[in-house]
This record gives sequence, C-alpha cells and structure tokens, in this order.
Amino acid sequence: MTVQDARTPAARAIGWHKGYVEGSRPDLRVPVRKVHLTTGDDVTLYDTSGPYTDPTVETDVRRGLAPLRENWIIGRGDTEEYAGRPVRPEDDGLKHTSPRGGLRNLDAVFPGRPRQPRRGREGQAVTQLAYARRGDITPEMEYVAIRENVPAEVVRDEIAAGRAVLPANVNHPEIEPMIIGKRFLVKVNANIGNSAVTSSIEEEVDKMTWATKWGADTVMDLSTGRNIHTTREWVLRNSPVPIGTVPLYQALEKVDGRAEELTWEIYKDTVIEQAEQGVDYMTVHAGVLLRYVPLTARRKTGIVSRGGSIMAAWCLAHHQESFLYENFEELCDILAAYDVTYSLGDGLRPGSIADANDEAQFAELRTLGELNTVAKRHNVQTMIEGPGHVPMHKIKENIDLQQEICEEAPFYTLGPLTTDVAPAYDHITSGIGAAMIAWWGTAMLCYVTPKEHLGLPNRDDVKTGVITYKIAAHAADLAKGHPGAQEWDDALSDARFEFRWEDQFNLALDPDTAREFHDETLPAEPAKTAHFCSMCGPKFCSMRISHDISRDHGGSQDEIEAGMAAKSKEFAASGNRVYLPIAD
Ligand code: IRN
Ligand code: FE2
Repeated sequence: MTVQDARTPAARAIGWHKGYVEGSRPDLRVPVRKVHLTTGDDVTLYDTSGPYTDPTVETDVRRGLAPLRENWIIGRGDTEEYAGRPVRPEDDGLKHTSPRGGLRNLDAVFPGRPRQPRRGREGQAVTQLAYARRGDITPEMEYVAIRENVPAEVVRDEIAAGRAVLPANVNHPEIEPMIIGKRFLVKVNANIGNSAVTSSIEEEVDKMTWATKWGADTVMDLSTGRNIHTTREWVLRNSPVPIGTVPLYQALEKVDGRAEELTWEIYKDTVIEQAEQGVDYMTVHAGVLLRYVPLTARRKTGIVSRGGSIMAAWCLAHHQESFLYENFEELCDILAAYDVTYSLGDGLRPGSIADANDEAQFAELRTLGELNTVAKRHNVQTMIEGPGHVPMHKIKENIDLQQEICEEAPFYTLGPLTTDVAPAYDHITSGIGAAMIAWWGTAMLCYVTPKEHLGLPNRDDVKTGVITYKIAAHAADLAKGHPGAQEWDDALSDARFEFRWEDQFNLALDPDTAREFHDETLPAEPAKTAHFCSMCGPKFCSMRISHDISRDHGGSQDEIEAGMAAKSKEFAASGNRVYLPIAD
C-alpha cells in the first residue's frame, strides 16, 4: 500500500494533513488524517471529513462532490438509468405555491451535474448484502477494510452474515464507504435539520460538513417543512458520508400533517423519491403494531418517538394494522433495487427512566426481529434502532435481547440517557449510556446534543454532541480492543508525559478547545525527562538486577552496595525529583 500525500505548507501548519491509502485500483483511495508530531513521527487516524479538508481538491457546494463510486456501480452492470419520478411541487412541501405548478425535475432544484436516477435492472437486489452472500468483495468492501484495518474477507463475511451494513445507495456515488457492525469501529450519527423553522439550504449543507468535520460517520437529514426535497438534494450531493432519513416525516407533510390521511401509496411514493435522490438508509417504524399501542397507556411518558406516534395515531384512527407492516415485503423490494439500508425504527422506545424495558418496548423489538428476517430474505441490509431512556442497570438487557432476537443485526441506539434529571446536559446523561451499550456491542450511536428536550441544536451544540459521542465510541473501541484504537491514546499519553503540548492538541478530538483551555490557564512548561534514567543509564539498572538475581554479574556484593549508596546520594543531591526538566 502506498500513502499519498496531500500535504501543503498550510496543512503542515495546522498539525495534520489529509493522506490517502491506495487500494487495488487507482480510483480506490482511502482518506486518512495524518497528525504530525514534533518528534517527526506521524499518527494515522480515521477521517470522516471528506474532500473539504484536502487543500488539493476544489469543492463547490453548487456542483457537489465528485461521484467517486460511479464507475464501481456502473461497472457491476446490474443497474440501469431511468427517467425517474417527476418531482411535484407538493413533494417539496411547497403545496401548490409553485408559480407555474406542474412538473419539475432534479436539475431544476440542484444546479450541479445533470443526473438521472439508477436502480437495479429488472428490480433485482443491487445490495452489498447480495454481493457479499455471492462471495464478492466489492470496491466498497475493500475500501472499508482499509479504513478499518481488517482483511476484506472479514468485511464481506460480516455483511453476508447480516452482522454489519455498508449503507451505499446506488444514487449516492459521492460517499466514502463506511461500515456499521460490532466487529468494526463504533460509529456516530448526527441529526440535522429537524425543524420547520427555516434555516437556509446552505445552512443545512454547512451543518452536515460541520458534523463530519468533527467525526460524524453518518448524518440523518430530518428536515421538514418547505424545500424538503431541494434541501435533501443539496445535502446528498455534497455529503461524503451516508445520509439517513425518516421518509414518514415527508409523507406526513404531503397530507398536511394529518396522520390519519397517510396511505401506503403516499408513503411508497416518498420512499422512491428519496431512494432516487440517493438516501442511504431509512428509518422505518414498521414495528409499531395496533395491538402494541395500548401497552403504552400506563407509561409515564407514553410514545416519544415522532415516527412511532405518527404510526400509532394512524393505527388507532383506522383501527387497522400498520400499512408499513402490512406492505413490508413490497417495501423490501424497493429498498433492494437501490441498496437503501433499513434502520428499523424503535417507535415505542421508552422516553423516561420509569418506562425503560417495558412490555411495549420489547414487544416492538420482537416484531423488529421478525421484520429483520423478512428484510434479509429480500437481500436488504438492515440495522435495528434502540432506546431511548434507560438506567445503567437495565442497559445490558437491551443489547443482549436485541442481538438474540435480531440475529446480531447491527444495533443503532439513541444514547441511551441514563437519567432524566439533567436537561441541558443530556449529551452527558446519554453519553454515559452510549459508552456502555457500545462496549457491549452497539454498532452505531445516534448523538444527543445539549439541546435535547429543550430546543434546536445550533452549530456549537452539533459539535458538542459529536465530540461527546466520539468519546463514547472511542472508549468502547478501546474496551473492545479494536485494532489500532489504543495507538491513538498511547501517542497522546506520550505527548502529555513529555509536555509536547502541540502534539497533545493535534491528537485531541477537539484541538481548538484543548489549545484554548491551555492558553487560558497554564504557562508553557519545558519538557521533562525521567531523572532516574538520565542519572543512572543502563549501568545502574544492570547493577540493580544483578543485586537482586545473582552476584556473579559484575562485582562483589560490597561493590554493588557502594554503587547503590552513591546513586542514592546523587538522587538526593538533585532535590529528590523523579522527573527533571530537559535542559534543551
Ligand atoms: C436512533 C435510535 N433510535 C432512534 N434513533 C433516531 O432518532 C432515528 O434514527 C431518528 O434519527 C431519530 C428520531 O426518530 P423518531 O423520533 O421518529 O423515532
Ligand atoms: Fe427523551
């Protein structure tokens, strides 16, 4: 493997540069972050920031990122381009406000390269799961194998077994492939755009790149309200990470927020619209069954999931079984034709400590297990969403049950929050639960920001949420012994012990804040060295050993004792200090 170097003087100055590890073909280049230490060494870290941090690549938000997977997708020869579903004004949440009305196409809403959607030829499954089961190692699999430092066969086998997913819609060629599964690094998702209160399209794109800059592995676009289709198009075309959505939210917009007016046709249409755009994974709350809704009646906080409450309202209004559950097989075929990954939603997750692990929650989990089996039969990659609010002593049961019921499909959890008493600090209440559940096997963590339960996250909250969750994820990687995880800690520890401040900052999850805090309080300190070693050198150590073990190693017992006494005096004379400043 060769490591390419995108180093420029400017990149040098910020302490790291983007490098690339080349795979078996020239268009397979895996980005890494190369942190430059003052010792002259480099530390190589996983990098999610995309081409934006490569000064040799020009990016333009109006054109989108280069479609790096396009040739891989076309090369497989199992997809076709087609005219695509016309985008109507109402799909954009604009509802008849378009001056001319009528049809619009994707080119009109995104100025970037013209694009036609693709799908599996004759509706066949073009999923990484189907390829893995066939025994193929796709370029996407090789890419994540390099990223994760594991053999490509492990990637293929984990995907084939359904223990990992590689979300990669054939209409999202811009992504840098990543994998979600318990054998791999724990991943973090950041949610953006969860409000009708307007932020501009550029702002949403900026939130996405901001989240990936700090280490988000996937981003969920939960936009509602106006410009929903256009916003998503811009986010997708500019995103180096997989994008997830909850199509139910947009479907609800199409019926003016009246849940009872939702139909399978409206929902299906929305899913296809989003799949054509390139959404990589979709939350589907198909486990909320009519008969489970009454189980939530005596809960302290009822149904807190947005998708869950929409489906519960629909089921009650019609007194019919959920249209998501009833049409699940057809939905599988749609997702398989684009390689959209399921994220089976936890619509009945507990919203308070009191409701954790109750009958409603686990009844839904059993249904998700059943749906997981159906999805796999259709070659659809699948992960399972999990709670919510769960006290520490009840967390393990969640992951153990999920792994058993869902045949080790990747678990994707929201926290869980370990206490309800700290609004404004729920990134911490949930970061605790996230670290625990990730250690036990959760594959991806959905971040929680300090604004949870209180308001909408701003830029700072997004950053705080991502960093908090990167801590939880990495703490779990360490505990799980993921290859390479500890090298990062060791490099930082060495830097800390040797007072290489710049190295400490550059290795930190948040170099900016570390640097700022240090400048605020601590004066610069010189590097230190172990006094005992500079004083004694190897000779003393060998004397020490021979003293303990054998006498015939260099002198008589008297000589050894005299030597020891001399060293003792020398140490005292220097002020009895274990570590001394380096003279420079
Ligand atoms: C993750 C695990 N459980 C829930 N999530 C995320 O919560 C889900 O992927 C989505 O981004 C968000 C809101 O989901 P509800 O409230 O519609 O269930
Ligand atoms: Fe909550």
